[in-house]
Amino acid sequence: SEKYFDVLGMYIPVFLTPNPKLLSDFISNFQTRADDVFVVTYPKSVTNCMQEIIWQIYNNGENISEVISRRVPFLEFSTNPTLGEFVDITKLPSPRLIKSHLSYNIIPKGSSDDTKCKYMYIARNPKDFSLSYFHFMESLNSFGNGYSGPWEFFSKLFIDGNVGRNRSNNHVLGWWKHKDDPNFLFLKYEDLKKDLLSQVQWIASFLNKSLSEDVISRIAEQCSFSVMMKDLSKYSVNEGKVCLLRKAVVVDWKNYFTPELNERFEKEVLSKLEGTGLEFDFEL
Ligand code: PPS
Repeated sequence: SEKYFDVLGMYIPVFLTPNPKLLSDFISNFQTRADDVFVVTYPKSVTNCMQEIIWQIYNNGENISEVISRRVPFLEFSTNPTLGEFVDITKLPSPRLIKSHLSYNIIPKGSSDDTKCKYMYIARNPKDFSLSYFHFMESLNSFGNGYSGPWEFFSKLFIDGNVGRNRSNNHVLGWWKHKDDPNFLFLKYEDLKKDLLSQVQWIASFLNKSLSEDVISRIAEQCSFSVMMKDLSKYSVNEGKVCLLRKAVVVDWKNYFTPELNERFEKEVLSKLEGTGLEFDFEL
């Protein structure tokens, strides 16, 4: 099974960094800039689509074939120059668009007007992303970093928080508490699936980008799952060997959750969200 380092209290897959102290120090000392934009998710919550949306918003709807992780780089790759997708974020010109799976308490934050940047968090219903996570870990297995057991066991690891980035509820609720902060936008995967166009409009206005209706429609079209699927090499890691897109449906969990697993999931994952105001669609 996947091996992890403890980085500032979070399980991080060992292939992300040669040394956990190096990554802890990098995160703790990272200097944000006022015009940085972070796209943050728990894994498998449509990060790639959101990276593409914000890149196109900043580039007037342009759609290019350069791999997305080089245009909107992944913060947690920053201490491993051997990775094909490594980008030295500290040297990028502003504005920097950055992807991360870090929790709210450890993500780099600025303290003054010159360093306070924007964050967008995308949450997804946990039944679907636990399954997406399982398929992703299976696809990493041939590179020695993944998971080769059955779904039933993976789902237990997931519920107990014994997966990369620990318990999903802690991650999502940590960010949810900040949903009303002025520099923060909280989005849901299922809303993107329902109406991508209005979500793109909302994101553009949060980023203070005034784009024509034509450009907004073009971005929504270009970031739809069917169009992104036509250019899979853009949304792959490990130099194209692992693809980050798969099925993009909201009810796939029904094909995998037995009544027993469903009951355990309801009790140990979903019931912990009750009373927080955070709710998800499980069917569209
Ligand atoms: S990663 O590895 O954490 O960065 O992966 P991430 O991009 O967050 O999540 C991958 C899942 O998002 C689905 N996806 C999309 N769904 C709808 N529309 C668009 N445009 C889109 N792009 C990616 C992708 O298929 C993965 O979900 P599953 O359920 O596995 O298909």
